[in-house]
Amino acid sequence: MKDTKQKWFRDAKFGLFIHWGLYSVLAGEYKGQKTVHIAEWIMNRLDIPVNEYEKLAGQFNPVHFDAEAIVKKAKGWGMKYIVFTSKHHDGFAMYHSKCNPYNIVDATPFKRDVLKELQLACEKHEMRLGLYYSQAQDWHDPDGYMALKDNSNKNFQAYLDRKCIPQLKEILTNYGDIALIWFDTPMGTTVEQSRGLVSLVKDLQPNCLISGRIGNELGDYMSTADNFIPLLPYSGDWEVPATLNDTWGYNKDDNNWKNPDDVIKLLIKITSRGGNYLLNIGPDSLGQVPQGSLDILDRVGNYVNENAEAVFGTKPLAVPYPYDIDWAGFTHKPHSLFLHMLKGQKRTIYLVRIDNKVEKVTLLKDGESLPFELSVNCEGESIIEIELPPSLQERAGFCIAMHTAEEEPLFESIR
Ligand code: JFZ
Repeated sequence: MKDTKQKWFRDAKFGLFIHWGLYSVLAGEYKGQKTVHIAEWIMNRLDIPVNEYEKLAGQFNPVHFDAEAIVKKAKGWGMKYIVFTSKHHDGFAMYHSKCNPYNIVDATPFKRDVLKELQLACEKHEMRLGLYYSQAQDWHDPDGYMALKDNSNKNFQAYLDRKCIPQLKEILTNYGDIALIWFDTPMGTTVEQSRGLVSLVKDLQPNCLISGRIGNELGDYMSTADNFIPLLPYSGDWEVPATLNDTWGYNKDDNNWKNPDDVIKLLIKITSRGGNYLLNIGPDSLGQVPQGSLDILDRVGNYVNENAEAVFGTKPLAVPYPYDIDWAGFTHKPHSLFLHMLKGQKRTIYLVRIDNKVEKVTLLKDGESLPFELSVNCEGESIIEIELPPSLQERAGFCIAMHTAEEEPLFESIR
């Protein structure tokens, strides 16, 4: 079990992932060929030679990038941390690297250190900043790994010494407090090499967390696969990185946006099982955040803000509710059991096998009392019935608080 021993991470629940780099210039298409894979992998998937891909830097001029606007949005959505791609697999540094000229300041007409801008905006608005850094894959360095290709002739240690380690030192030294380093796809990294990276990070910033994808079981918390959620409450620290369409990096042709109600549902599922939800945006080559993602996050943020008490500071349920109901999800705090309404219901809500003594039922957003009745059915199971006012019948996107005599939820498991 992973334990970060850091309360902020356990309480965070909701964060913003930002995948942004040179791939946004291609936006999923290279010389008339469209990639069917995640757009930040286009160099790999379409076999773009290094010297061709490098040329994108000369065209990268994201004049509409506004770090403060993004941080303010994240704050407004109720998010507690941001994770930004300081260097993705393509090897291009999105900050002013002094040890390697392939970076946004030295190689583009834009010449602005967007990481510095993000750092300052985060400090101003009290937002934690974490950094994604692709430690093993680097498709620009001849000795960096490249998935799906032949890596047999690579001297991976040489790449670590020449680029990865010096760059990690830079991002952990020049950009204030870094909340976490989001390592990824360890590939052939040995235990010794992973251990070396861990001590490097902890020596420079003892409180900086390390994502599970450093490999070799050395991370501080577990990162699941995109949108994968453990079935049962998991008592360690974990995070679900997730896209809002089908790509991390910007793809102009991907408009397969998730339904905001489904995103809310996932957030509640993850929260009730004790995890954090790290939702991604992929700005385009001008630095603009796609409207499709803004629309979803506005809706989700609205729910989060209206029901913050039932999201933040909640504890994972020790026992899951025994039935997989798709119309509601549970979170809890001592003496409160929250029922998040994810799908419209008729006049009476009916729940079985909750053995708590419920003393009061209220609508979370305004405290309005809702009539309810406790009883026992002929099988001896507890039943609670809650009456919805006409305005909430057949409506989703609100939360009901049940105030219970007992501290913990008492779900009767299936006999
Ligand atoms: C990785 C990257 O390759 C991808 O570009 C993106 O940055 C994403 C957040 O992380 O992709 C992965 C890595 C691991 C898993 C899934 C996607 N996994 O363990 O299931």
